[in-house]
Amino acid sequence: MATKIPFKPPQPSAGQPGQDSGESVVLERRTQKVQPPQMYQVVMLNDDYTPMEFVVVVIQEFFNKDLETATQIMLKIHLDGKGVCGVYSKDVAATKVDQVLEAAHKAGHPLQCVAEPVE
Ligand code: TYC
Repeated sequence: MATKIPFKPPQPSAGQPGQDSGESVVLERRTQKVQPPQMYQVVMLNDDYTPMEFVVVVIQEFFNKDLETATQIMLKIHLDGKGVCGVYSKDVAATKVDQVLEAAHKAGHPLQCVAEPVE
């Protein structure tokens, strides 16, 4: 035979119905402090050996620039020693660097580029 366990419903902790028990809920308003993700710029470096045409093609292909923009970026690198080809999330920037280095290596050029955090 099943045994019945007496059930006692939860009681208000103090006071009569309709009275303030003294307990309260505090809602805190917090300022959101979520930061946007750190972005990385892919910086290409000048050298004396990589042909200008190769650099222009690489910038067009991997950084989705048109011929005119790619040429301007290449000339800036040639004159200033370095230049930004694009700004991306960390993973995408690292992939771009790998793609450029692999293409340069395969073609036998010493072209270098790095990803660095944007200030
Ligand atoms: N300085 C190279 C030359 O005169 C051209 C060049 C431009 C190389 C940009 C690398 O990232 C570079 N052939």
